[in-house]
Amino acid sequence: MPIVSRGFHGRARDTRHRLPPGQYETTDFPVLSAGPTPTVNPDEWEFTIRTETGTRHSWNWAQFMALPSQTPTVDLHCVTKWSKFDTEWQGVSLDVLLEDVETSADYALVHSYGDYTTNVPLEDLLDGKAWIAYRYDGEELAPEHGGPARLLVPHLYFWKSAKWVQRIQLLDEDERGFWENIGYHDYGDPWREQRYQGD
Ligand SMILES: Nc1nc2c(c(=O)[nH]1)N[C@H]1C(S)=C(S)[C@@H](COP(=O)(O)O)O[C@H]1N2
Ligand SMILES: [Mo]
Repeated sequence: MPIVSRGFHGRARDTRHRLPPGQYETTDFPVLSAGPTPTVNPDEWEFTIRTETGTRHSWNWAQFMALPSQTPTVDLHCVTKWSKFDTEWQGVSLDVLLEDVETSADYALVHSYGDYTTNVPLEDLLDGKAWIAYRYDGEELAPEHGGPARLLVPHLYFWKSAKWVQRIQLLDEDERGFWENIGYHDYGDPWREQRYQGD
């Protein structure tokens, strides 16, 4: 945005246009977990992408740390209506992880340590839109926020950003995850306010 458009007496940080319908801004970082925080030791951590034909691609922690990472700054939008702007992460782009994965699948079901699942169309994980994040705000990702590593897919409601991510199953047909099975939207675009099935 050109600086002149802020106007002579304009606010340095006008974030109204970044707030999706029905959301309010918070500077806290609430913790929202459907169950207890699982203990996931990086020594035992393994992340797997399994294709629709059953081919597995796995990374242990050392292999994962050796991958090129990015440092996205993104806005988060939770379906419980808080939004948090300019959160700073470090993680590996799904583009990197899916680079050598041969697939014609259209959907992904993301599984966490501790049983949580959520579904995302595969294209929403591609083209710089999603990361497996392991640092937040300059620190190792805290266990309650999904450490050692979580999915970060900030253009969808934050429930899609599975904490303690363990594996991604690629699928020809969409399969609902934990919240989607109990009435939350299959896609969850905050800008279209897709909170519940039917929105
Ligand atoms: N594994 C797992 N991932 C999860 C959840 C969960 O309960 N379990 N909650 C989701 C919801 S509803 C939100 S809003 C965000 C909350 O992330 P935070 O606790 O880091 O704010 O994580 C999402 N990812
Ligand atoms: Mo949420």
